[in-house]
Amino acid sequence: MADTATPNVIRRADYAPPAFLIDTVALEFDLVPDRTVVRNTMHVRRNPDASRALHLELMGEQLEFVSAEIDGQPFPNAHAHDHGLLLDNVPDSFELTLTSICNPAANTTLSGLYVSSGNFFTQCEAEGFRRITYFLDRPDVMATFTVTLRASKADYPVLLSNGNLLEEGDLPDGRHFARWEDPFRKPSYLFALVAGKLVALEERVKSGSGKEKLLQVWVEPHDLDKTRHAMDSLINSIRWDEQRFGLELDLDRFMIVAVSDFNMGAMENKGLNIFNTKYVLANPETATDTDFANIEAVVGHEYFHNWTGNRVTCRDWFQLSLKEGLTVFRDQEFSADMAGGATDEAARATKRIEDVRVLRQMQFAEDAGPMAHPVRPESYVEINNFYTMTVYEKGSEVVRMYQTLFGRDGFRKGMDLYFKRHDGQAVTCDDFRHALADANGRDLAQFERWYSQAGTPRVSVRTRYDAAQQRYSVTLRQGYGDVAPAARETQKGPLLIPFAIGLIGNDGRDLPLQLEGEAKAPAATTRVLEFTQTEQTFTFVNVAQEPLPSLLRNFSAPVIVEYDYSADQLAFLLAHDSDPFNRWEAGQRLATRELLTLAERAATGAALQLDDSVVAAFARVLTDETLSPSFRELALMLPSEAYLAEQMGESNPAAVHAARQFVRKRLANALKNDWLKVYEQHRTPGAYEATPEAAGHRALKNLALSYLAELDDPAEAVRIASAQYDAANNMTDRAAALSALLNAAAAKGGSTEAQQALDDFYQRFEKEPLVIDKWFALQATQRGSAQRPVIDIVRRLMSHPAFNLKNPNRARSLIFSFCAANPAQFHADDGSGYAFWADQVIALDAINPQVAARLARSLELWRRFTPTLRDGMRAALEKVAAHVKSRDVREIVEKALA
Ligand code: B3K
Ligand code: ZN
Repeated sequence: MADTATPNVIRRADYAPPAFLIDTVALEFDLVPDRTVVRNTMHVRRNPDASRALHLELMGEQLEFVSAEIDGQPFPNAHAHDHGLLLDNVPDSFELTLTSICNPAANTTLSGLYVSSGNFFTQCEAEGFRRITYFLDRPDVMATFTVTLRASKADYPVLLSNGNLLEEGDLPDGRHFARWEDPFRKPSYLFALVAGKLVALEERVKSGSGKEKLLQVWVEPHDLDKTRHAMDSLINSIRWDEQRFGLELDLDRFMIVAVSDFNMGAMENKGLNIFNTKYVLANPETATDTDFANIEAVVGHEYFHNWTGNRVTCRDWFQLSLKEGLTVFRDQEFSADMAGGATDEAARATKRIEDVRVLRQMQFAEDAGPMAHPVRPESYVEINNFYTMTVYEKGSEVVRMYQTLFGRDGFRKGMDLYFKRHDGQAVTCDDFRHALADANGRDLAQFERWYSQAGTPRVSVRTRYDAAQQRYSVTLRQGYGDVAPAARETQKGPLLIPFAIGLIGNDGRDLPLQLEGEAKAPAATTRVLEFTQTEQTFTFVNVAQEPLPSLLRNFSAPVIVEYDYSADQLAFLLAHDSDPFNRWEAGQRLATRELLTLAERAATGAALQLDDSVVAAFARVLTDETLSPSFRELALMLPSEAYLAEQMGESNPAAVHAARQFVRKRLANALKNDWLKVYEQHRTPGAYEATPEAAGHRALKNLALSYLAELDDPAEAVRIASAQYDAANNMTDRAAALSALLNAAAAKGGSTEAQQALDDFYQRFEKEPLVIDKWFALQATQRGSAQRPVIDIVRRLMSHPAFNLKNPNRARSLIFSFCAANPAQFHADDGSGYAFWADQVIALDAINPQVAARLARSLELWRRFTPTLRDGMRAALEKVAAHVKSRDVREIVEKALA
């Protein structure tokens, strides 16, 4: 049996089909917070496709075993142990009834059945169902479920489970019941129940084929005024999946339930999605534009899982990206379509830029550290640690590459074939790839390497122009550099990389693209080159002038492109590239290069300077009224400190912070009048509008405010921010003003304006937990100063009456914000941040191992840091390794220290 001291490694290569199958499950719950009785009746039979086993081994954790019956008779040969139940010598096909007891009130792990704010909720993915009843808790065992819930009617007036409501009624002693049936076979990880005092916003809509559907968003009564946006997002998701993929809602009823204690964002339980309140509740006073966008994305994501995940699910957890990568891709496309339709490339690019920024900042870092793994991992100790940026975000990029190769129509054909072949099945990433290949008449054997190869590929580019022959050759070479040990271990040969390229002439316009051997140039001025060899040369002919290459347009593959652009060339691309993504990219390259040079100088204590040409390039973007405000905001935002630190030979957060602050100040002071003008021009007076356009104006205006807060004399910024804070009719403007006040005052050790705004913010929103999360997060991520280090503020806030370590959102808002989103303060050279981190990981480990393991990851790149910080980091990791008990945290810290 698994031993927490020596964690077992689970390997993909060891997959074997289950010895038994379960066809139907009837669950009966007598819900009582500290003693819930679960009766589970299953039809079990031997799996004809597996080798014969004498015994049936069911998984179970934290359960009190009561009884077992087979075909109505007590079964004496059932042996309960810490990890499950062993039934000796069972028949070939039988009805098994098990009774057990669990304690939801004491369940602080938020996995399985638990109580939050007096209501019952479940979270079963990945392996939480075994904390509710004994079961073959693995995704390739699919059954139909009937669920009967019984509870006190006064305390739990609402009783919900998956699928359709069959009946409900009263019972003696003030209790009542509800019986639900889910007609679709599903794995246990998609089971859910909810019971409590909740109310719903309801809508009835007709689906594409004309059937009426009941949609509900369930929340606590005081939150009903914050459900409209989630409902609209759900309706838009339903329409979008019909239009883009021909996929219709298959149940008569679809429910979303919000809960304030939740380990992650949301969960796609069949017909009963359970959400962190953060991704449901919004109105203009409490939620920012980013919150509104995130809610739309997550509601879409969970809804889209109904087909990609639920109707077709994963054979085993190594295939997680089959549903997650695909569903992230779908939610990204949904958000892009909502922002810009199919054709507004500039609006779509905004979403693409945001997604790529996350990928590069988080997934590339993951790939460079001890947790690096392929999109389809080969092994794990704790599966919950593999809900990663690689599985989700890189997985989405892998799916996107099929669409880049085959076009939207070809991708759709592949999806259609995938559902035709696999509806109702638990399948693998290979099955998906084969469907895409077969539908498009292609052999995608080489593409499989994207699933088996860890690490971030690097593509180095050489170009050569032959003026006499009018030929332009582009030589691409792929490899992994030297930073990714995991990549070296799994290296299997070159990848198929769809490499989108354009060539730009002296006037800034795209040139025609005629490849050698082609009779004439096609109309499109972007070509997707299929780059399949370690080194490959593509030659363009009839190129009348030496072009400037626009490489990897729209980020057509998750790789790092190395090409020696001059600063002038980057400025030219920033001004002219017809590909909006690459226009942004040119600015980022320019800024990154300057910032890294400055950071290296700052690390040695040398003086810093910034070339006027860089300031001029940014000034052009700032004042270019032909560009959309949201694009300008993205282009003017410097790469994050975490991303920059990761690009250094040895990460030095203090040097990066100094360099980035130097550039921000320089841009603030040099362009002060432009910032002020932009601030004025992009105000959005009048009633709040949640449209992407209005959000773009707010984003640019608030970016201007954040730069103004960097001015050597911040008095004017403080005045503007205070006025904005007081006048704000929405959270975007209010939070941005508060942040500007906190940072403008940082150098002076705080200001009365900042303190007043902080106090006002707290009082105003004391009853809105999600807003109080922002209050904690803004303080944890503020700049701080030598006389006022942020660690002191964080420590003090830990004993604030509103702080609660058991609530994951609150823990994240204060502790994670400090440890993962304030690098310069967290990596203070006295090691105080690391000591704090170790204490919090250890404290969380005893409460909620999944949340603790997430926090544990913030030191995993310790070996890549400057030597003066490494000892403190290692000591903190060792302290954690010596104290924690959970498999979750042990896997992370042991890999980090190995
Ligand atoms: N499938 C869930 C994630 C479950 C995480 C379990 N540790 C949410 C999602 O990706 O949609
Ligand atoms: Zn998902």
